[in-house]
Amino acid sequence: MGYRIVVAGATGNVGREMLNILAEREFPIAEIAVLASSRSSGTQVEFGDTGKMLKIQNIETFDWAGWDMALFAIGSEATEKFAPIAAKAGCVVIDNSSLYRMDPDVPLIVPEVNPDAIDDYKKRNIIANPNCSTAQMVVALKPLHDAATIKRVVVSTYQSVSGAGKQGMDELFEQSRNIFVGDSAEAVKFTKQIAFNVIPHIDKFLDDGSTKEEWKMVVETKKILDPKVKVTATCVRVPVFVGHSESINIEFENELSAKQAQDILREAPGIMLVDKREDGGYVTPVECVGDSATYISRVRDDATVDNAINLWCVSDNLRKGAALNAVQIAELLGRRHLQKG
Ligand code: 11C
Repeated sequence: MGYRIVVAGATGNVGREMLNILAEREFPIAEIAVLASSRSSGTQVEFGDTGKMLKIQNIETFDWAGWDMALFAIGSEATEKFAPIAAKAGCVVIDNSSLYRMDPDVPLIVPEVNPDAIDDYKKRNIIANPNCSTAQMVVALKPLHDAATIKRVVVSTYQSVSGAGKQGMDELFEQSRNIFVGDSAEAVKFTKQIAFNVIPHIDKFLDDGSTKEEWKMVVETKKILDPKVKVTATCVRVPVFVGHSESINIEFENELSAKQAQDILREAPGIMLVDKREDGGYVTPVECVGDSATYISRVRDDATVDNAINLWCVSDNLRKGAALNAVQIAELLGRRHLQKG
């Protein structure tokens, strides 16, 4: 027995990773359908590295009736069109876009943090997956919040170009090559040169001078973790292909030393603590690619304020930040609400 599951957007960065993770975790599947726009229909994608090829079907003409759940990785515009159709047909949508995240009738879930919120999924038959930079941060914050109650978080991100999709990855590759051979480095996807540079701007600007990526980190953290936690963020694009990094300063209501935080994080779900306080005794983005964990390093006391620590947090943004979290939601939904067999 297994689920009839759909992956919508199966040809993109996140969709392909969803297939890898479903295969890797041996998700119980009775039947799988892979969807994309009409441009890709008829082409094939591999189901993880199983050798099994799946034929892409046209999302425009797909019949959603009888399917248990659908993992969506198709962007907000297409989600707005297809998610209500799938949900109405009884197929629970687990959506990776930002469209429904702040909808009060849609649970926004990170299974290690707020699994109970999934019990509300029936209101719209839609469950939202958070932004990648939020997902890894709340995994790190949750056990510390439980121990000492977080008052305020100051985070600066170092986000890889894969967060901007295949075009972002191609632009970093082309620019690096062009600059190396003395050609011009035209910026198309990003607003400035990304190769050998950093850009303090992700997503659109808001009226208060912050960006939408920064706003997402604030409001999504509140919805997932605790509305009382104050967050301020600066989000920066860096010339790294995969893996988002974050420098996080955390201030607590109650006393918590760096040593206590390390002990808590060592045991926490979804986290790998690598914190040796010596050359190379920390994790960098290239080391986390293809991995499921959220890595924490550089945990230390912040001597400038009472009850505060600093830490470094790294994770594969296509996995915990997107595809893995979506599959974990599907597993949680199966365990709690859609048992088979
Ligand atoms: C980036 N975090 O790195 C973004 C990508 O709201 O799901 C994911 C955007 C989102 O550009």
